Amino acid sequence: MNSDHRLSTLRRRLAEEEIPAVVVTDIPNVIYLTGFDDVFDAMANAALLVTSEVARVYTDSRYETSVAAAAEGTSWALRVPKDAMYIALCEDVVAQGIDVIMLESSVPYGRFRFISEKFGGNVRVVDQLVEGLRQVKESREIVRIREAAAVTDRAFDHILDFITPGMTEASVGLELEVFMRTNGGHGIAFDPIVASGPNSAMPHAGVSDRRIEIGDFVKLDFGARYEGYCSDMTRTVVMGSASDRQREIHGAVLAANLAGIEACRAGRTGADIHETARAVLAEAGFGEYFGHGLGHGVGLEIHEQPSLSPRGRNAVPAGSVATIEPGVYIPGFGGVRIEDLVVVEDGGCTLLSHSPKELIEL
Ligand SMILES: [Mn+2]
Repeated sequence: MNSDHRLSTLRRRLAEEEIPAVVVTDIPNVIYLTGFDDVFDAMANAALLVTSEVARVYTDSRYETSVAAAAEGTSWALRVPKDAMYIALCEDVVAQGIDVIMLESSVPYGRFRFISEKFGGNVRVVDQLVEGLRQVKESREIVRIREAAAVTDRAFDHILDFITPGMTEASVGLELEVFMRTNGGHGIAFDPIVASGPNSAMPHAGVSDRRIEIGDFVKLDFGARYEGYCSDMTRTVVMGSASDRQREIHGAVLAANLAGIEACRAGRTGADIHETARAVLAEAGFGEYFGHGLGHGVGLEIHEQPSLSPRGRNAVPAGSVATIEPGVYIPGFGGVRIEDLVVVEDGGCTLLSHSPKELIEL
């Protein structure tokens, strides 16, 4: 993926801030800025040094061959130091006479201290430096997220035929994962959540060895990866016939989901969109059972900007991709979440999730 315009946008930002250099160490930011999407895994050892003159990737010998191939014909130079990567990087910065560098605010504290000591100059930590650029997707990024969402839709369709009473949550989670990996996905975006019965009252339950029983809510939250980009979707079904209480809760969450989608458009703040959906749940008497944010951005990472929550004070930009995922969680009883992925646009949003949302009784 050619990423030269991303580099020039970052350089413009450096010039505006009057900072001569930035050191980028967060791997999704490294992947984004270089456009080397199939080189670095989440555990990769890599960093970038960017100045008005230099665009250099630092890594170690494990990644040398693949980064050299990816960098060919791009603006990026490669440096594979014999010794510790950050020592070499700091020495290079000092050798260029640079006395101020920018670091991402997400830099781990130990790394921050190490770089600060080796560099010896002035270190400025900046929020959302690359994350702000990543928030607005290019059309080629949206194509990938849409494909990841299509894998998720197919997996939901498949799992409805697969789940039977007596099956453990873990076996359903594994089936979702295998299906996504073997039906168009290049991986999974996160470990699937399959939360049944009382476990469904925990928003991020994961999976357990609990066997799914007749009468359970079964909350399924899962996502695929496609060419590095994530999808995210939640549906909640009932094993057997739904009770009146289950219908009531599901109906309220669905109304909040639809209100959130209706409210979601560029220019509104994340907090405002969140509040629209929350008010629907409060009106239905479930306000106290919705404790998390309405949604989050999705891209190279499963959780990124923008934040559709009370903390989302900024206007959500056109071209961002976000989830709309209200939920009601009643301790001891169970919970429902309905989550869709959308592209935010001027005047509205476009759904990327197409799985049915009415209450499904298996
Ligand atoms: Mn989500």
